[in-house]
Amino acid sequence: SPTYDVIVIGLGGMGSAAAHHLSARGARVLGLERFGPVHDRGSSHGGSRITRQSYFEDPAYVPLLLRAYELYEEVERATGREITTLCGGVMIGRPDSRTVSGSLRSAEQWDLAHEVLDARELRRRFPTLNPQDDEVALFEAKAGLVRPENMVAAHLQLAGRQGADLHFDEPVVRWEPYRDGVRVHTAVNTYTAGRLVICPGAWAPRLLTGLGVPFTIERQVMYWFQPSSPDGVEPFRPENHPVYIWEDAEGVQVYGFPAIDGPELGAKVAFFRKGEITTPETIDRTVHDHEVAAMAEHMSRCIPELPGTFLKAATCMYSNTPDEHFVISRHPAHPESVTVACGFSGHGFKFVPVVGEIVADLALTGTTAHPIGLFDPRRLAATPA
Ligand code: PYC
Repeated sequence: SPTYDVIVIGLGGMGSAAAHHLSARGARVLGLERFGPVHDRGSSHGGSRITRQSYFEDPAYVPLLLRAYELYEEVERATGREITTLCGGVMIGRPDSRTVSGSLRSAEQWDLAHEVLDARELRRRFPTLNPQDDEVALFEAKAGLVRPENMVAAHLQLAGRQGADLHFDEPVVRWEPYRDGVRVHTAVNTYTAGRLVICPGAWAPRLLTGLGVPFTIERQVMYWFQPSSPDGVEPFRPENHPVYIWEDAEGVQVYGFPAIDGPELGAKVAFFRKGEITTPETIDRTVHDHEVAAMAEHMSRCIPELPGTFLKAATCMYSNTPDEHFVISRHPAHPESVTVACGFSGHGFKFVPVVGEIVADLALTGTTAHPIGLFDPRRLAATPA
């Protein structure tokens, strides 16, 4: 059976970045992916993901974001692919909402450039937005979007250029410890390596049964609308329109983007965590009329011109941990040979390049200088290892 230094299972966002960083450091890498390159069956598609630094989820993410922004530029330079559009972002809600107060906490703790806008100022700056009088926004000029397909393609391109073997349409059946390393069985072959990196996305419950983390896989729907504004898509172009996360009085969050692909493709919007529990095998890929109507109704209050004409919708999956923080660690039951990066809980894509760097550190040296204490899986295990 062919032998490698490191096998990477999963070549979506995180796995493609891991394959890049590992191969850049001279490791002989095999990457295994159950679908084709840059596919739309997992969690790394849909044209856009938000990126931002004033992170409402926890200030502990901020140093990783600062490094991710440096790496976006490196990847852009190395491949010539467009990775980011930093059009600015607004985190909107009542002052005590998690979205606003959490963003402010991170901005203040890390001294990040930001402005707090009241409802009147928010309407003046961004006339498409229609906040309630008691809503405010944290505006961050450095927020914007990353392009998931371009990011995955770029990392695969770099990994291939650096000598990684990348096998597509080759699903992993199981992996096991073997001698001093690991053995991985796929649908067509068996491979051995000194180290294994598992970036399973929504396949975590199947590939990481021994981790003890109760993942839930959540169906998500992304919607694209043609705005109805008299100036067409103009006010929604990234030169004029920020990305946004908008939390209402009930705690429901929607997030959305400017119209990045011209008039035909409109602007994308989605609920943040409001989907049913699913599995990669059973997910309902059909988007139903009642779902489109619910989104149009919700947005007609926030951005009245957005739900002009419904254009299309697509599904993807979140892989949630109970506390919605990531899992990035050596595997507690196989600390010498196995590294895991999973449970990104719907907010991971912006971290892709820095996760690739951390995973390469962990796989090759067992440790990393990046602050990843929050992501230890033992915090979640039913019986801590
Ligand atoms: O991570 O910014 C984010 C995000 C917003 C909605 C889903 N993820």
